[in-house]
Amino acid sequence: MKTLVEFVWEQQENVKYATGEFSRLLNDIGIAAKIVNRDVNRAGLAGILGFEGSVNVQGENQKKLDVLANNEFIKALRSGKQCAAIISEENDDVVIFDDETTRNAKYIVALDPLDGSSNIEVNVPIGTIFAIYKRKSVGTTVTREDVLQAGTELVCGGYIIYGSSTMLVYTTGNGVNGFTYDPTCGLFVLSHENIKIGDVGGIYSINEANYIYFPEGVKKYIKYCQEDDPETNRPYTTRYIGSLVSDFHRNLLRGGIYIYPGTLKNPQGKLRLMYECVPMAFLAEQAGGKASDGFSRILDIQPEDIHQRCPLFIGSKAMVEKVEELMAAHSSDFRK
Ligand code: AHM
Ligand code: MG
Repeated sequence: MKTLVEFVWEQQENVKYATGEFSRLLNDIGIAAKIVNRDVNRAGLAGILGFEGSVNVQGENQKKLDVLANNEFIKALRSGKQCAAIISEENDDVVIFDDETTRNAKYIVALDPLDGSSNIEVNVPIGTIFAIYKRKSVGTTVTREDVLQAGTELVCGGYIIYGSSTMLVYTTGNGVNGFTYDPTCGLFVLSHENIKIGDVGGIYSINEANYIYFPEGVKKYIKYCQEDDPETNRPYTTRYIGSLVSDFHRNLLRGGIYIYPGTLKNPQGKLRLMYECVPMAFLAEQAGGKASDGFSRILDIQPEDIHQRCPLFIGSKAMVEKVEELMAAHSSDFRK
């Protein structure tokens, strides 16, 4: 039995000049995850379901658990002192820890504290998504360059899924590993070592209700998924939970593709680049899959804004390449 803490330390020992700061940071995320897991599990009893009465920067009504999860992660990262600033879906601006110790911290964390929160009330799996960047400047106040880094600079990407069991899955660029939470001893234990996604899967996940607003390439791909072709195991099956973490996690383990495209109404799609698309893209690539905005690699996109949105096509490599081929052939890129 190997715990998350042991695994992280072991991995870091292989890194020359490792100081233990990154290990501590990841362990702080693990601690916050346990607290949020507890809150999610007893939400119906603890009076923490429903809306907070506030609206976030994206214009979405914040749920009580959105706010609670955000506070728990910020608290854990602040007291852990390895993180200089946080970008969160729930905070309009960058949260900068400008005190004596954390001013010199090396890392920036981008966070979707509670992804899929529309599913909270109905016991459907929800999650937390995190991305860890190394600062460009140290010893000064956090700069714009520290915060707005492309996915290629990512040090770590991961998520926690609060599902039928709770799992933490992460990568530091050396494969993807998953840890299942054992509530009897309060530990994340290595259960899914070196996760790989199949080159082609049998699942496509997309909110088809928006079909009429989709680009032509996506419409063609949906039809392709539905065609009868025994040789390529089509028609595929459709599965859509409406919680990126859950849809991505299932497709990662089973093989498949998740798509949230740009639409006529929302040319940039819905998902946020820095704390939804990028960490998931890093995980997908590390598992042997692919992540694209329909035309190019997610990790290459240079962010201009912390809450920037981006279309997402992610999962099994050959499936993402097929839809990219159709997007190029029927170019209706609504972003232009
Ligand atoms: P959230 O971070 O506010 O929960 O929104 C992101 C979620 C994703 O988890 C999910 O895949 C998507 O929004 C669902 O959107 P839709 O209801 O438009 O299909
Ligand atoms: Mg989200």
